[in-house]
Amino acid sequence: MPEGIILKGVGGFYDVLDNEDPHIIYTCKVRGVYRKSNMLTPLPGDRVIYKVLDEDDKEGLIEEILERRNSFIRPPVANIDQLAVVMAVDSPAPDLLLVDKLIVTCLSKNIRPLLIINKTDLDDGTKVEKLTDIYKHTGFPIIYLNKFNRDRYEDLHSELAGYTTAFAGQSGVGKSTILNLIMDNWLMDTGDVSEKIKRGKHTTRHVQLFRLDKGGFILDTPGFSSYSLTDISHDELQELYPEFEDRIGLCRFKGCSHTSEPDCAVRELLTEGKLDEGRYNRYIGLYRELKENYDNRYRR
Ligand SMILES: Nc1nc2c(ncn2[C@@H]2O[C@H](COP(=O)(O)OP(=O)(O)OP(=O)(O)O)[C@@H](O)[C@H]2O)c(=O)[nH]1
Ligand SMILES: [Mg+2]
Ligand SMILES: [Zn+2]
Repeated sequence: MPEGIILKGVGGFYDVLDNEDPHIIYTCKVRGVYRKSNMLTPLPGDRVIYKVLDEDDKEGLIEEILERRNSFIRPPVANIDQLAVVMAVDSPAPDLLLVDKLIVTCLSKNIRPLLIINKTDLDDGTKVEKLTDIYKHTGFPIIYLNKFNRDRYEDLHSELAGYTTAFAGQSGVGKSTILNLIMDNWLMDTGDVSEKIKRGKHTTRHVQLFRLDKGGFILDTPGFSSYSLTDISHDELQELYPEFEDRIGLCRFKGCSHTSEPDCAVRELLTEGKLDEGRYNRYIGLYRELKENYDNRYRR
């Protein structure tokens, strides 16, 4: 039976793009047993095995959902490889705590962060450099964009190829602007589907994956005003900071939280210029918040 990927689901119908011939989309329902057993609700991004019911009308039936790499409830999506964390140089001023939380979430779910510094046209000669200095020690790719310079978008194009990438970030940083440009230029020609895509272009009501010409998929997510970490314990937080990696285990105290203990090898990164101080301070804040939640876990 053929395999495909769910691009979107509305009212119990799922658009499944075939793996072998990604120019064809089948509108599928879910096999009855699956539905009744209530085990898994299919999500956009799910890899599925399906059966063709009607070749002419492109109708099918989802038989099985393949094992997920990861999944999210908000927005509802599965199997994300990469999260494009978008920040603006200015307007709005970057919310670095949100950026750090998104990076932490990525690493806890085995997702590669791709950092986008957008609106570089608003740089005053220091801001782009400052943002770069904050995040360069993470080792994640950083892409610089502004809507007035189309050359830069080629960097983005190659970073997206082959991955399923969700775009996230503060409201107003320019996510939709970037996505629209991608959709105008690099979407795979899916024949009769392009009409659907055009209609869906400016709506964010449904999560929808779009297939790129170089392979891979993109999807938009709504802008965040607040975002809280879930399912992450204070103990594991340190593992979600790539800068700390080669220092774990080198502190004077076993089980060092790297927040206030003496002779902390992580804190030495600050004097060595290998860790941004603001990012470290936000780590301490997040650690204390997660620890407090943990300590109060039976009180609610
Ligand atoms: N100066 C400048 N403005 C930009 C750039 N990119 C986007 N904008 C503007 O920033 C504003 C917000 O852009 P959007 O693309 O709607 O931002 P968004 O991240 O999708 O916002 P939400 O949907 O609310 O999450 C718009 O007025 C854009 O024209 C840029 O590179 N430079
Ligand atoms: Mg938007
Ligand atoms: Zn330490």
